[in-house]
Amino acid sequence: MLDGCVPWPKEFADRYRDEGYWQGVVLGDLLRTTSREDSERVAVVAGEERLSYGTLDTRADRLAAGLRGLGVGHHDRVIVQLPNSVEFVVVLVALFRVGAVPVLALPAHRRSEICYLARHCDAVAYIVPDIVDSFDYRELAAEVSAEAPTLRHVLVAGDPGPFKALDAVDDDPGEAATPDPGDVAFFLLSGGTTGAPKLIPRTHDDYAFQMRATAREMGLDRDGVYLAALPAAHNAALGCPGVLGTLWQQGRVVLGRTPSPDEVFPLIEREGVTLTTLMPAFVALWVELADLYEPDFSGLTIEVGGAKLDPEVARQVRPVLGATLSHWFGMAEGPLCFTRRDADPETVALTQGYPLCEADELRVVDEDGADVAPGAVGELLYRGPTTLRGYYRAEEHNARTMTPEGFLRTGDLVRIDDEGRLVVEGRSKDVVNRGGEKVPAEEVEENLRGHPGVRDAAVLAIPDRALGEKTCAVIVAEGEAPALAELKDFLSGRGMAEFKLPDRLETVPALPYTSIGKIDKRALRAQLDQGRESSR
Ligand code: OOB
Repeated sequence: MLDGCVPWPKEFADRYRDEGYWQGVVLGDLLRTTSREDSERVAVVAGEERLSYGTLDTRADRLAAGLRGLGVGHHDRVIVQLPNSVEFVVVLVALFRVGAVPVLALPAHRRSEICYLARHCDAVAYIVPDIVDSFDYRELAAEVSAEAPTLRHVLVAGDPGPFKALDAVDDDPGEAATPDPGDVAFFLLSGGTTGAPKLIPRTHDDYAFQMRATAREMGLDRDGVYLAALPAAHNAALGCPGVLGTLWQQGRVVLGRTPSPDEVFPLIEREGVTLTTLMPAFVALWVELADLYEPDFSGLTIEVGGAKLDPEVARQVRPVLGATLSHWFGMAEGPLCFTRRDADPETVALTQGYPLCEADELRVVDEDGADVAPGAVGELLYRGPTTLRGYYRAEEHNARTMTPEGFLRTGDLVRIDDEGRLVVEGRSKDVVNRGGEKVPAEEVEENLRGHPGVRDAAVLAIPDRALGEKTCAVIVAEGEAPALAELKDFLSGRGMAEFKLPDRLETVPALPYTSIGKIDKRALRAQLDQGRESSR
C-alpha cells in the first residue's frame, strides 16, 4: 500500500477476502467489459451528449497513455477538481489505469483547501475545468502552482489559458501494469474533523465492494439509470453506488449540475432515472415544489443522507413524489447505514437503517470509551471492510480518531434501537453541517483570528429552516468590531471555500473557556441564548 496509508491488519484482510467482500478487482477495469461486449451501449448522458461505453473506454485508454507520456505514474497523486462532466469520468478511469491516485477535491474548494492538499500529498498534477458558474479555475490553478513545489502539470478541461489542454493529453495506448487491488485507488476528503481536510484512502477492493453491495441493495442493475445531481466527487454520489457503481453495473449515468427541480425533474422523466442521491434540504424542496411539476417518480428511488432529515418531509416523499426513499447515514471514511427499499415508512422517517454488511462492527460508547447500555445514546465507533484504518500522512490525528482496535471514532452520537437500526441523535465533533456541507469550526476560527479586528473567535452551528444548520461566528473584537461582510471578504481573501464563510456574526466581550483551555461552546451558546432572551 502507498506509503503514508494504514493497511488493514492481515487477519482482517484475509477475513474480508475469504468472506467474499474483497474480490481482487481493480477500478481501472471500469468500462472495460461493457466496452468489449456491448460497445455502443450508452454509459453517460451529459446535456445533449450521449456517450457509449466504447467511446469512454477508448478515451480513458488514450488519456492514460498521454498521462504516462507526461511522466505521471504509479502512486503519483493528482488533484481532480472537476464538475459533473464526461471529463470527470474519463479522468478518473484514466488515472486508475495509470495507477496514479486521484485526490477528489470538491468544486467549491478554493485556494486555501487546494494548496493545503497539494502540499500535503505532494501532488504532481492538478486537473480543473476552465470556467464554471463564472469562477475561473485557471486563476486558482495559477495561485496553487505558485505555492505547491511538486506540482508539474495543470491540465484544463476546456480552454486551457496558459496551461495544457486535457484534450491534448492523448496517445496510443500501450501495455500497462495492473495495480494491486489492496492498494489505494483514490483519496476522498473527510467531511470535516479538526482543522484542515484529511485524506481518506479508498482501496480498489473496498470501493468495489461498496459499489457492488449498495447497487444490489438499491436494485441498481444493468437497466438502472443513476442521476448524479450532487457533486460526483462526494462519496454519496460517487460510489453508493453512484456514478462509478452504476458504470460497474453496466447501467447508465445521467450527469446533472444541481439538484434543482427545474433542471432535474425533466431529466428524470426523459431519461427514466431509477436512482439518485440528495441531501435533506433538496428532498424538502422537491416535495415543496412538486405541485408545480406534478411529477410521477414511481420508478425512482431517492437516497437521502449527509445531514438530519425532517421525518415530516420523509413521510411526504411517497405520497407527493411517488418515489421510494432510502435514508442514509454515511461517511467518506467508509461507514454506511441505510434503510432498505422495502422498509416501512416509519423506519425510513425515523432511522438510518442497517449497516452495509454483516462484517461491519458497530459500537456505541460513552466519553470514557465504554459501551453504553443497549438503546442508549453514545458515540458511534465503526470497523469493517469499507472503513478506513487511518487517514493519509496523519499519525497524530490517527492516534486520536482510531481506537487501538482499529475502530473509527465517527464523532457522531447515535443509538441502536431494539430492532438493530441506527438512529443519529447528534454529534460530538466540532463541525457545522450546513445542508450536508461540512464546515470544520476550528479551521474557520483560526482564520478569523488572523483578522486584525478579531482578538478571539468561536464558531457555532445555528438552526436554519432550509439548510438545517448555518454558521455563526462569535468574536471578541480588538477595537471596533468588524462587520460580517468584511469578515467574509477577509476569509474569502484567504482562499476559503464559500460554504465555510459565516452566515451570522455575534460580538461578545470574552469567550468562556473550560479548565483545560478549550472554548466552552455549551456555555457560549447559553450565554448567547440568554442575551437574546433579555433583548426581547
Ligand atoms: C456523507 O459523508 P461525509 O463524509 O460528507 O459526512 C459524514 C458526516 C457524518 O459523520 C455525520 O456527521 C453526517 O455527515 N451525517 C449525518 C447523516 N448522514 C451523515 N448526520 C445526520 N443524519 C444523517 N443521516 O455525508 C455521506 C456519505 C455517503 C452517503 C451519504 C452521506
